[in-house]
Amino acid sequence: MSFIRTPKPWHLSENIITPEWAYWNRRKFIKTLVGAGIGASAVSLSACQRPNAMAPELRQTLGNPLDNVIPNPDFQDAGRAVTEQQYASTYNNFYEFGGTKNIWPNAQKLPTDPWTVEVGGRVKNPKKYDLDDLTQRFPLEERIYRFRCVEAWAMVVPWIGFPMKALMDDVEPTSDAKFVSFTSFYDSEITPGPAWGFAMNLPWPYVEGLRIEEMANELAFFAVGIYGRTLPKQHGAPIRMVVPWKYGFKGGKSIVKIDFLTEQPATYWNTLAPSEYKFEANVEPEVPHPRWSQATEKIVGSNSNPFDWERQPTIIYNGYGEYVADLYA
Ligand SMILES: Nc1nc2c(c(=O)[nH]1)N[C@H]1C(S)=C(S)[C@@H](COP(=O)(O)O)O[C@H]1N2
Ligand SMILES: [Mo]
Repeated sequence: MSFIRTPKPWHLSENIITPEWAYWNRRKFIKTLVGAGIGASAVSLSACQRPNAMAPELRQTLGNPLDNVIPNPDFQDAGRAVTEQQYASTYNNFYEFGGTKNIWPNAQKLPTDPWTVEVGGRVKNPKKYDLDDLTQRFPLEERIYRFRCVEAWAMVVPWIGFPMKALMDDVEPTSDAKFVSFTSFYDSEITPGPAWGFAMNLPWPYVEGLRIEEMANELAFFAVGIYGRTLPKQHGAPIRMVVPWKYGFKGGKSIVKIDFLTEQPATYWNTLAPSEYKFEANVEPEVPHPRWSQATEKIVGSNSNPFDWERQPTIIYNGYGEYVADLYA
């Protein structure tokens, strides 16, 4: 973690309007760092949410507080205000629980305890991780990342978790491992998917995939928490992928299986509509989706009326080119 900051693309291209509460919070965070020294402080911006703004039913979905979380200083400023949790945790995509953004009540059916993530394929040490392993085996950090859905909405969320690289080092992929697949929880009784999906023979379970170099990239992250607590079910409890330079659908939720492979795996949206959802799926403002432009994005929660959410320009690799552009040279 370095303390030398290069200017981020979003500083060059955007006029940022930050709500007052976020400024207040950032100042508080900086004070914490100065007072306690980096590395010793507790979770930063995540503590700044306004729980009172949340409906009691929503508050009940929030997870348990996570301790021993170090804010990663490289990922504190995402160039935009952190999205208020009342928006981020009620405007979700999780098709296993339905085809609308409003799946958060239904997602509470997801059984998360016990949980096992089975890691295998081309690795020296195949492993099974349980729930405690996920929060205790790897040092937890907080990273505030931009998030961009292929549907052209965006937010900023404070994830808690660990780099995917830490898990790779634990299982040691063999030299013939070129791709990785990530499989989400699926049970036709609990997660039947949207009603309109029955006729379509949807390719469950939800599988996503990365090239092995993408998984090893510094940005690639497994989240076990958000806003200072373990993940709510609607965000993909107890563990989900976060790859912030790619469209949101690349970030599979509620992962039960990880396989290191020699060939590119079939993935969910790419199987359903290959011309609309590429395997690579990097955020690229100049490459329109066949049915809409990707040049701008709607900022979730930028005001209380979803029909009036502000639009801002999309940035190549979602602003993370300094980390990932080399992968695509
Ligand atoms: N298992 C699974 N993972 C998934 C999805 C899904 O439907 N099922 N939707 C994806 C899409 S399209 C997006 S935009 C993000 C949304 O994450 P969020 O609801 O936590 O913001 O989850 C991704 N991961
Ligand atoms: Mo998405």
